[in-house]
Amino acid sequence: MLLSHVPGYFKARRDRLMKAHPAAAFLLPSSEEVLRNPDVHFPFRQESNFYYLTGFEEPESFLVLAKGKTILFVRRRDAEKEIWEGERYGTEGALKVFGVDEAYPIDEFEAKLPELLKGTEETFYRIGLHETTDRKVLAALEKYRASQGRSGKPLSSLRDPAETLGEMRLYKSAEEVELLRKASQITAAAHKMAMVEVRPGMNEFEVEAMIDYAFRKGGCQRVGYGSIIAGGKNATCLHYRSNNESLRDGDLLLIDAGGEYGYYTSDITRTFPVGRVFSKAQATIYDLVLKSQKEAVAMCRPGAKLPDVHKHVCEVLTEGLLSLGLLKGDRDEIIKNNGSSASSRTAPVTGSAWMCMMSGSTSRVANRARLRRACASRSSRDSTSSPMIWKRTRSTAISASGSRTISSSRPRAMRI
Ligand SMILES: [Mn+2]
Repeated sequence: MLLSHVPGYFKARRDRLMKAHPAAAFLLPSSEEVLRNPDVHFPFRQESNFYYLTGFEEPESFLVLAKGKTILFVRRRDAEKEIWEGERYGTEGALKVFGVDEAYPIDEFEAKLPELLKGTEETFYRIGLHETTDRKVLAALEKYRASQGRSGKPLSSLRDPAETLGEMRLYKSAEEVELLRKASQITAAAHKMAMVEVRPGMNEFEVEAMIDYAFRKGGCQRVGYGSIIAGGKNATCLHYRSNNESLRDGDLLLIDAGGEYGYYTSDITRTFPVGRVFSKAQATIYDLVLKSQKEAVAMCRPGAKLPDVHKHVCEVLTEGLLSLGLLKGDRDEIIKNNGSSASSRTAPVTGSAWMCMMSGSTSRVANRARLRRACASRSSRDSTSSPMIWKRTRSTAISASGSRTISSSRPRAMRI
């Protein structure tokens, strides 16, 4: 069903971006539909930057921001196709519902673009993603360059918008934090359900189905990323995807799954025993990882840097594993090597990443940035590279007054 109203914050974001770059044009394509079967597509999800600035969820669309104006190119209305695929907004709907200044059919994009670029000094466009669109954009830039002749006016330079938009998206408004909180609450409930329902003999995909159900039941549109449901040794594969093995009593089950709510994604990892009881060895490692996580979350305050949080996690895990005799070698050397010694690796991935519309970093600048007001970060599973290391996560928001957890109803340590 079509929307009749979109929140004003989409327009506010466009205005803010154009104000910061008054002489620039931003060219942002929608996601492309991908065929699954001859007449069926894979589920469509709008491109995050495009959605962030428009709220518009149709494919074959293109957003142009130039000279203070928002121009949206959209699919034409098509009575025949709409019978099969559902209603479209068309140019009229784009103007009325999405509050853009101008709207044109997408087939006019090529003809209109050179005119829209006139008078701009730089063009933000990510090249290399869509071959056909690249050709159109480059042709328009060339046309524009040729039209400048010997006027002495500056030529338009081409810039990747990733850094500008990534920096903008790094700072979350109250509405965005609310969406992240909601995504995290639903995700936490799904994890808890799986903890209660899991039995030895179940297949990993049965647990995946439960998680999916809880996400959708809670209001999530989809998963934020492919759920990782990894029993036993499968948990040592960082992005395990098969999810098709039987769960055994005595093994641990790692679930790394996050629901996507209003395009914002939670990302929670928990590890617990399939048969409800930790062995002594499992409990020892669990407690060590839990300790590192608690200390990492405590460090997430404005001014802290993610690499420092990661380094501390690495120190706690290394010292713990050395004292248990599971890791051998020189403490400082292992920490310097990011948790690796000649004989083992323990922490090959960073301990934290930024939360946003996708799991992980939104910007090249994000990981070197200090935690700042209204930047949301998540403490992430630290390592499963060694079969003996697992780590719980929870989501933390950084605000001026300190940090607070986004998923207050997160699953806690479970010992039954
Ligand atoms: Mn994760």
